[in-house]
Amino acid sequence: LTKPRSLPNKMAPSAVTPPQKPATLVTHPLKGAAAALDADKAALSSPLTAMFDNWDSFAFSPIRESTVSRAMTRRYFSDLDSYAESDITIVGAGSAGLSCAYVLGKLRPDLKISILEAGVSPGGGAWLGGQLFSAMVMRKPADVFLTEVGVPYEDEGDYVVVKHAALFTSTVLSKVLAMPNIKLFNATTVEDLITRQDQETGEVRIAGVVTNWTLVSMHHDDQSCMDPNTINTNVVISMTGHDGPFGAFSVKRLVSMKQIEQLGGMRGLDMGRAEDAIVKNTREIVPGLIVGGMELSEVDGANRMGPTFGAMALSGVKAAEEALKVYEL
Ligand code: 48N
Repeated sequence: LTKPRSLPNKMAPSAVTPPQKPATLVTHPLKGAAAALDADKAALSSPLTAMFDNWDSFAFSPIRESTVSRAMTRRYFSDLDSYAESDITIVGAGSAGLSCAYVLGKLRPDLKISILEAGVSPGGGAWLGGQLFSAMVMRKPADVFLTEVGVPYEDEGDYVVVKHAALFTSTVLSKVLAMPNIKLFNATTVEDLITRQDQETGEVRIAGVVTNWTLVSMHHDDQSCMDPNTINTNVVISMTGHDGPFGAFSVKRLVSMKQIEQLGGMRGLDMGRAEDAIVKNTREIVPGLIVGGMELSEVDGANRMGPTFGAMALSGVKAAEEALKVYEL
């Protein structure tokens, strides 16, 4: 056995520094400030702050499970019954679809407006800016829409910035959902269009949408006989986004039912060209069907604009105007 090598100096036990005494614990700034908390409570409603420090005696009102079930199902089936005949149906609750719904709901509280959204969470691509960054950029004059809806933004001259895209989407969404004449059916996919053909002219008009639970729509290949439901409507406004797993639904269906020749296919990114084109060209593509937002880029062959959202908001505004101008509603 060889003699153990002496440890090099830096390893010598004496060199090991004694354990540091823990720094004095910082007492929690609020711990001794119960009185201050009392003062802070004024920021909340007194019924809420009355719960503070009384959790031991806290209890919810009694309920039976079937009551909850009936509270949900009674309303849902009443909405399905009511909106089975809608005045206007919007497909896609992304930034364009929600902006359109906001304008229609404000201008025409007498109209019944149904929104079909395939995702469980509406909002489409507008929960984040570009490349998952938070801020949302809109070029002027889209700030006019933000002011109308009440979305705060930073003014940067030719453009404005909403500090988080979710602030825009949640604000518009909350305003739309609060409107009594609008019903959002999320987690519900439009999987076809209802058509009517004029016997004389042969012209085909869109007269509604064919719907199914999205999770059902995703399994038509491995389950049979999961037939859809329907909504009859005067005009469909399709804003299902650019091509992707769900995107560009209505314009692709128009091609497959030979109502339009072919899709133009979205072009490369050019912010300057894209946004003006999408807003100006939001329009009725075939009788009864208006297309806007990025879905329009697929039919027109418009450029994409990348991470600016002003065209989505104002395409929604234009689509609302088109619907009310073109159709005697
Ligand atoms: O956000 P999107 O995809 O679409 P838009 O047009 O409202 O906004 C587009 C915008 O987010 C961009 O793409 C930005 C500006 N980027 C541009 C670029 O160059 O990259 O919302 C469409 C919504 C989604 O929520 C889908 O889930 C939904 O439509 N949807 C459907 N809902 C029901 N039935 C369907 N068949 C269907 N297809 C899509």
